[in-house]
Amino acid sequence: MQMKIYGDALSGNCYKVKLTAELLGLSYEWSDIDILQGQTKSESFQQKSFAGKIPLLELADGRVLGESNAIINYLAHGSSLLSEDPFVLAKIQQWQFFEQYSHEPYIAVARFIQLYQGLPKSRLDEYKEKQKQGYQALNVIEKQLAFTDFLVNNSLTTADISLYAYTHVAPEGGILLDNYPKIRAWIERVEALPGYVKIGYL
Ligand SMILES: N[C@@H](CCC(=O)N[C@@H](CS)C(=O)NCC(=O)O)C(=O)O
Repeated sequence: MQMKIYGDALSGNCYKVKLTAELLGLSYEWSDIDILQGQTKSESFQQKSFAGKIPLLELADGRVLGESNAIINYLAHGSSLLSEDPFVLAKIQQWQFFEQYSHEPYIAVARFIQLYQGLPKSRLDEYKEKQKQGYQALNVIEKQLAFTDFLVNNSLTTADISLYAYTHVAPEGGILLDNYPKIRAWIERVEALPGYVKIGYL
């Protein structure tokens, strides 16, 4: 048995895990979970997952791990995507905590409202507010990328994978990248990496 990734192919959080596994050339089985059909709420899934959310990694020995950034750091352990230097490791985590608190809750939610829900009128004010805060998160990334090619120093780490996942699809939430030349160049650098796969790829 090989490790199994439970996820939704269009979810940025799940895509982080798929992209990391592909960049590292790991073999895995993908199990598609449809959140709109309530599959994360099924009893069998709730029993497996501590928070009832995807992505979820199940190892060959049955151990399970949730939270996208914890999963990708686990997968990347010992590779060039994650440093063993305590300060560099903390820098990577700095960006991942930023992603979870100041980026994903805005950019991913604006995208969810537009792409998954078709922009219902009842969520329009919330959508616009998420966009404003999404742009603030992009400003922070743009500022860093004026100094380095990747978020932590000059080579790809899991910090880039965490932030790339929802940044590159921000326009699907109406958050445009036109005024962010450094981010656009960084996106191109990520997409040129050997092993890169697009979001939605199964
Ligand atoms: N902080 C979590 C967020 C996980 C999350 O919100 N997953 C969503 C899909 S992107 C989900 O499972 N939604 C369905 C549900 O909450 O039942 C992570 O980074 O993995």
